[in-house]
Amino acid sequence: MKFTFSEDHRLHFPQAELHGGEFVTPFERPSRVEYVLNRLRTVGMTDLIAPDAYDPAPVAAIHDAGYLNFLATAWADWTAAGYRGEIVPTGFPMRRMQQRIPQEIDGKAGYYCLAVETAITGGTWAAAQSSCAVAQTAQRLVAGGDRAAFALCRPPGHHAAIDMYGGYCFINNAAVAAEMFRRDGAKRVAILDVDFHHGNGTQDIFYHRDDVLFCSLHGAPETAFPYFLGYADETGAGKGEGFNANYPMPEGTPYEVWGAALDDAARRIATFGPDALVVSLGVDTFKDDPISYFKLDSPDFLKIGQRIARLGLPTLFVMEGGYAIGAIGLNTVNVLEGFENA
Ligand code: 7XA
Ligand code: ZN
Repeated sequence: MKFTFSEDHRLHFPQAELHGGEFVTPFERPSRVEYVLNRLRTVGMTDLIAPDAYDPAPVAAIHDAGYLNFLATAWADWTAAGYRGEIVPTGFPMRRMQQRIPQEIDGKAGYYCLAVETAITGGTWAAAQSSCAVAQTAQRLVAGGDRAAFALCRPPGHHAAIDMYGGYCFINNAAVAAEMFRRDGAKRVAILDVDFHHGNGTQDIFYHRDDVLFCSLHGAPETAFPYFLGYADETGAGKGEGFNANYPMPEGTPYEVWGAALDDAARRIATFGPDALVVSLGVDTFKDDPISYFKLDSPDFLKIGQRIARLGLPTLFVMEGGYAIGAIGLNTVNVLEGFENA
């Protein structure tokens, strides 16, 4: 399986994340990529494809224009306002408040932000575009006939909604890739999100569409980020009714239970009959992940890859979360190896 990545992910490395009332080194950090690259090398997956240039057209098709303009100009506006730290907004358009976009950058950031652990820095927009270019390049490999490809994206994307960033995400790489498959002629595309966290952004983007099926396995919103989306009764709306499937699961969920949900999602995908599959591949379902609570072990990730392979679909793997740094390489590459060797 070929894979893509860009060194430009390093341009995004905030100094701090607000976690439990403390500022800590962000869990989503550049070294995550190094660990995955090392493991790819170890198992002989060395077919690295350099990323093509970022193509803004499919991104503009799924994200709001004002939001993309905000991401492109936020740092210049922030520094021009005299702020010296990283962009972390302080006010939000909450219940019964106006949904008008402020001109002042702190207010504007509050309008477009869904969670404040995610700081924006001077390099964030460039890194987000490079991450998207990595997904776009891998999508072209699969659209061009490869059975599968792996996009080693950083920053991740599945929390990025039509017009909101947060959960370490800015551009929704998996959603962009799904949109590109449609533009390349796929009649139907499925997105399977196996990250611990609900893919609220992906759900938001495709919620009213019947051409993209979204299935997400995740920690229940009552107890897990992003808290405000991801319930089982969110099934799509309008012509998208029936094309969104959420599998929220409780703390301590072991592979036996999680794998049954994966089976159900896989059957749903098979019934949908897509021409391509995009996998939002997070490995924060691992038992030792520092910010998650499922109990999957490293060999389970092989089984995930095997089950996905049984769908027999052209498959694009897009990297999302995973913060148990010492195991992120093994767990991620186990999914890819399980897929290849199925
Ligand atoms: O899949 N999403 C992630 O891995 C990011 C989750 C961010 C959680 C932050 C909670 N304060
Ligand atoms: Zn996650």
